This record gives sequence, structure tokens and C-alpha cells, in this order.
Amino acid sequence: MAEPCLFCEIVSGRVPARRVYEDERVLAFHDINPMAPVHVLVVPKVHISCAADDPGSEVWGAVMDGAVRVAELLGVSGGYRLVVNSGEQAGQTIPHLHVHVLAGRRFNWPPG
Ligand code: DGP
Repeated sequence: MAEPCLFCEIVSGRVPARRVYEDERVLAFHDINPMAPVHVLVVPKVHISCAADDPGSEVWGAVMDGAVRVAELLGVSGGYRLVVNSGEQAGQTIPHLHVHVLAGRRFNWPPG
């Protein structure tokens, strides 16, 4: 049998996570391996593998709204980075669409 999707398991509550924000469409929780003082993942509650799956503007809007809400809730609206890794070559390791919200330190450009 195929492995269940980790982020679907987190959305359902079967796998625990430190939740930050939730609405009807998205869930946000702290990354288990933070790359910055603030590192939160925002995921759609519906399973979409990656950005290339064309989730449509409603899902994107909900995920981006969620990311902006997370930044407000955590007091980092003054400066944060949003990252979407889509596909293995871009570094995506969990095949459930997610936006990283990173803040609390200075970031370089271009990213590595
Ligand atoms: P990406 O490489 O873009 O697919 O990001 C996946 C992120 O998911 C990575 O930063 C680590 C995080 N992650 C992996 N497993 C877990 C987990 O079990 N719980 C939480 N909270 N985050 C996880």
C-alpha cells in the first residue's frame, strides 16, 4: 500500500505539528527543521502535489493569504521570505504543495 502523505496526515491531526494558523482551506505549522528563527509551512488542506499541478488561483490565493496571516500573527510583517520548492530539482522533499514562511534573520539573494 502507498505511504500516506505526511502533510495530509498533519492536516487530519493523525501526525502532530505545532499549529500556528488554520482556516477552512489551509493549515500553517512550524517546520520540524527550521532554517530561520521563524520557519512555518502553509499547506492547502486538499492534496496537491506541487505547483506544477496547477492548483488554480483559489488555492494559491488561500495559501498566500495564509502566509500573510502567519507573518502578521508572528509579528514579522516587516520582512519575511516566501518560498515554494516545486519538484525534486528545486529541493521539494514533501510532495504536498506548501509555502515556506521564513523570517527573523537576513536572507541572501540569489538563494542557493
Ligand atoms: P520542501 O523541501 O520544500 O519539500 O520542504 C519540506 C519541509 O517539511 C522541510 O523544510 C522539513 C519539513 N518537514 C518534514 N517532515 C516534517 C514533519 O514531520 N513535521 C513538520 N512540522 N515539518 C516537516
